Amino acid sequence: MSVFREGFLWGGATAANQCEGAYLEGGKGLNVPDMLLGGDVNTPRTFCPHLEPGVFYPSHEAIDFYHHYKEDIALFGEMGFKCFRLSINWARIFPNGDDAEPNEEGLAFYDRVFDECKKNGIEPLVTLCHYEIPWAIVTKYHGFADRRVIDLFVKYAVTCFTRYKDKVKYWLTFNEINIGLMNAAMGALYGLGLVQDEDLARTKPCTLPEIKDVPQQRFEALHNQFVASAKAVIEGHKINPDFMIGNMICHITWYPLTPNPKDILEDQKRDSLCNDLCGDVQVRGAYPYFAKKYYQDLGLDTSFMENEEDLALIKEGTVDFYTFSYYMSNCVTVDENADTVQGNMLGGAKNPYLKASDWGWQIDPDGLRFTLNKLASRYPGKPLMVVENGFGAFDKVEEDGSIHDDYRISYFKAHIAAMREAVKDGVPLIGYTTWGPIDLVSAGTGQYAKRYGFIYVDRHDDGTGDFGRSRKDSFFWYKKVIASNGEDLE
Ligand code: BGP
Repeated sequence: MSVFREGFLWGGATAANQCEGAYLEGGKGLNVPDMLLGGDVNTPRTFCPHLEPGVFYPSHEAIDFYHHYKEDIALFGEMGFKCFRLSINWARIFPNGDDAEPNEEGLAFYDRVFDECKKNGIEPLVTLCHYEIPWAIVTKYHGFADRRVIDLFVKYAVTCFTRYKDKVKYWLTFNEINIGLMNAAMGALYGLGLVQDEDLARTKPCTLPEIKDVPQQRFEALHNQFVASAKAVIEGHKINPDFMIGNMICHITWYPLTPNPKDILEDQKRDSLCNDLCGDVQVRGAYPYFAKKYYQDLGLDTSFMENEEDLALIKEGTVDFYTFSYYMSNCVTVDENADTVQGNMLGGAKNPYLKASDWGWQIDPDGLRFTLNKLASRYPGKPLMVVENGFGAFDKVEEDGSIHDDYRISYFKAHIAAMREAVKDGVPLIGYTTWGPIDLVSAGTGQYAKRYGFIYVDRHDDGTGDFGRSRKDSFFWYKKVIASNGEDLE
């Protein structure tokens, strides 16, 4: 018998902006990722305040899921998926962010997607905002810095909850809501939709780190996002009390590099701020005790944290389950000369015991067991779900069309084995969706070449490729894993 519960949600996760394409079809408006060019492991992505003609924007066509969804969901069904995590593209529903009425063509598209999931026996898990703030909300309102955007988001959430109340049970409000605390450039633009007027007025594109950061505004915008998330949870439960509405944290697991107590303290601080602050607000319904001091140390005016009405909403609108992404771990040290590595959103000190991917992300399956146990003890009784875990790699297509991605199989094998140990430890884990079950555009670098899928997509960074889909070795392997409810990892 499997250690994973019956009905365990095995599957895969995507985001609309990284796979749909059709960026102006069906009445969709522009969103933040539509304004970004690709980079690579050493080159940050470029931000264009205005679309430049003749330039290749990876999200504009992405992998064209918009026209291939039937084929893709059928392939997920063939692998035996129980769950497909996807996001609704906010700008397909409200192209200008503040439209009086939603765009029927956008709503109808997701009806078709959810119907296709049902046909294949797959439960959708829907992220309402996966780095997909409508561009008009950035230019008109400066994103979540403007409190009116709280209600624009809630209106959008209520529109989706109402329309799909009988088709979707599992929802997430914001993808990786903690990004604004970890990576100023990505967090401000991607997570919170903040761009200053002087950057909007640029006549030439600039790299993400060149965009001006205003910490006071960034932290206030994050607070507004907490309120928006809480309000959405409250409204969602009124629409369907059976909804399971979760949060989503980019969990970067930190270890002290040495037993030097200074490293231990630094590690504790990093974990508290990067991971626990947002998790506590959304699960426990209040800012943790250390938040205010940290904000004050940054020189911020913290009066925004004291709005009684907001705090009451945050207290009421706590989530039903906790979800997170886990790819790698990093070390923390006060030693400025320590070797460093890259990572998801944040790099850190190099761990001498771990190997890294070609993008410098350290591979650490034990860290997943450690993280699951940490979360289970921090949020007792809260169901947990790993909603992103995966291995970005270069794939080689053989002459006969096969793709032997044993490196990806090894990564998943080790992480699922670690998860199994965590479940044996007693962790209340309800599901696991791998990141990018089908190749898609990388969020961090905008590349196609950084492939995550069990399904290969013929599409490349120079814009060539016919979007054809094919099964990699890992496709057949994951199918066996699901069929055995996580027991057969060979
Ligand atoms: C997470 C994001 C995803 C995804 C993933 C992999 O942080 O939620 O959108 O892209 O990271 O990162 P990347 O695409 O940079 O390899």
